[in-house]
Amino acid sequence: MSDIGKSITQFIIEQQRVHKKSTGEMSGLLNDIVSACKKISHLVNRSGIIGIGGAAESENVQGEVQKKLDIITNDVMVDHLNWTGHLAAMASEEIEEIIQIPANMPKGQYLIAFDPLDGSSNIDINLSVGTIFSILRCPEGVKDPTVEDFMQKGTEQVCAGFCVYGPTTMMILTTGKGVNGFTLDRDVGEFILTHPNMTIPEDTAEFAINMSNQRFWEAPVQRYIDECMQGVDGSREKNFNMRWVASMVAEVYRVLTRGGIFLYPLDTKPTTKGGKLRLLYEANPMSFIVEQAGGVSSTGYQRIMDIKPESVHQRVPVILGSKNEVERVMGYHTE
Ligand code: P6P
Repeated sequence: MSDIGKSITQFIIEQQRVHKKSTGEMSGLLNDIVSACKKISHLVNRSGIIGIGGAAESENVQGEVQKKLDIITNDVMVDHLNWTGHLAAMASEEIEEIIQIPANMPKGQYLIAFDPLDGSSNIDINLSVGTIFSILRCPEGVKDPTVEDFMQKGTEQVCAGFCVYGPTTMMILTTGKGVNGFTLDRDVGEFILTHPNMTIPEDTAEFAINMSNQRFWEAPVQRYIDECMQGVDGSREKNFNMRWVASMVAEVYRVLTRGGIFLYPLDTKPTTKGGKLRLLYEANPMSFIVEQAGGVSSTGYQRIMDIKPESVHQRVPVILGSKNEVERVMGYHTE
């Protein structure tokens, strides 16, 4: 019987049975995240109606002006996750410090790092936004996690996923055994498996980059994009298409469905401090998903999931997607 149409709840519990030593904690945590993302989907879809669009009067730790929904969705994630007893602590793009579990609440064996609403600058122009999350084990015997306990390489992730709030709301999930996509059926309020075993084509003729930063890129990326732009008359002997949504969840979902290469490279722009995207809750979870789908994810110089984090909001350059294309760009970095 095809798995298509299976609910995410059933899928998660069946996956739990595959992991012989599982205690059900991961299943419980994933169901908590699913509930939070359903709530966020509802709020995003109604933001214009209930007046929660637009900017807040505050800035986040990145110095970026926050949207009202950045703050609201962060609260939704915390409120859905801080009482269920599956987590030892949390880290959020929107909060400088790690978020401790309230003293009167039970703790669990996992840590989560999340971006509650990635691409939120797109909210007011009605483009796709999303929630990205990364799940790590809390180190053995640690009762009160510190920042240091979050400083784990991406290879230590036990689960990663994102929910994209677009024309449809979709949850993309990996626990290290492939990538599966679930579509929210609003009539029954459940995510349904619609995209089993997602894989990224090894080749592509579609790149995604913010071209306005071109003058700030390093030479290998300048060379790669220049060759793409030369098209069939150039050394690549084929024409390329370009996309840039300015919402990582939308770009990565497109790469998962039809291939492509997404680049937010190292640049000398002062404001990006060595990269735009954050390692713990953007680059690492998306790298786990991309690699599980047969793609590659690199800074250009090294595998992103091999980086030992040094801070919660650390930024890294990201080049991910179709294997052969990303490996070409990596080759340019080592030449
Ligand atoms: P730019 C959104 O703010 C984000 O973190 C990613 O989702 C997206 O890929 C990137 O930044 C867009 O950056 O500089 O094009 O606005």
